[in-house]
Amino acid sequence: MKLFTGPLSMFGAKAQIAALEKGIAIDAVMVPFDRDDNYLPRHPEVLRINPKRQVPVLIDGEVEIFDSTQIFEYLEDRMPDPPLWPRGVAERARARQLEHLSDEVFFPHVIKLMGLQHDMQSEAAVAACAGCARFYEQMEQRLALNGDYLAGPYTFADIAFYMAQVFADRKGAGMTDATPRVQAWRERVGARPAVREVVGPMMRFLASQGRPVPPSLQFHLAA
Ligand SMILES: N[C@@H](CCC(=O)N[C@@H](CS)C(=O)NCC(=O)O)C(=O)O
Repeated sequence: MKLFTGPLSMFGAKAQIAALEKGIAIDAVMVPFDRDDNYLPRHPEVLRINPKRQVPVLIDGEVEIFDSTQIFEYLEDRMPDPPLWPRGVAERARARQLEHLSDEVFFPHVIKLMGLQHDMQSEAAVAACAGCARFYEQMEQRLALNGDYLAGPYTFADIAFYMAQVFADRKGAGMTDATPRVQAWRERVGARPAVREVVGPMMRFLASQGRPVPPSLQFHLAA
């Protein structure tokens, strides 16, 4: 399988981690990425396959798809073991919902912060950080109910939220001691070989450009 992604693509990293967890060999193609973090010029294969012009894009023979969540679903169908969605229908629906919340409710706060790095005291930045903190609180409550992982067993929901909180931390909305269960979850997920194999190069990429790596992510710098 070929995955078009970027050196700092949080959505691409979701797909890469999932493939590694399933033991699927992936040829990761890093698309052009400029110093201002724009995906320019667009890779021709990305333009051909994704009308939204975004990474990640996956090619597996005649299957050509885009969007990290769609890629999760494809990988689960293609390689059911080990499963990355829970077995039960209700648990599976809840896990999918959580993955969606992470991408579509939590991560938009982080996207807002990306444009406000010069003005983190602004009302908009403070509101975005508060939105992240509220979400960490909700995940704290889930972990109190579900144990080690957000939706029962380790699932795509954990992968999605791990990557989302990596970027939140980088952009000034990391978790605090107010959510100890989520902090312990972050250590548990961050220690997984599949996660380290993907997040390590990302953190080393940042360090190689002289850009900050938050304390909670510095262990990823060790090869
Ligand atoms: N919902 C999409 C989001 C993909 C996305 O936002 N990709 C970013 C990189 S992480 C991108 O290509 N951004 C460039 C752009 O939007 O122009 C997914 O889950 O794959």
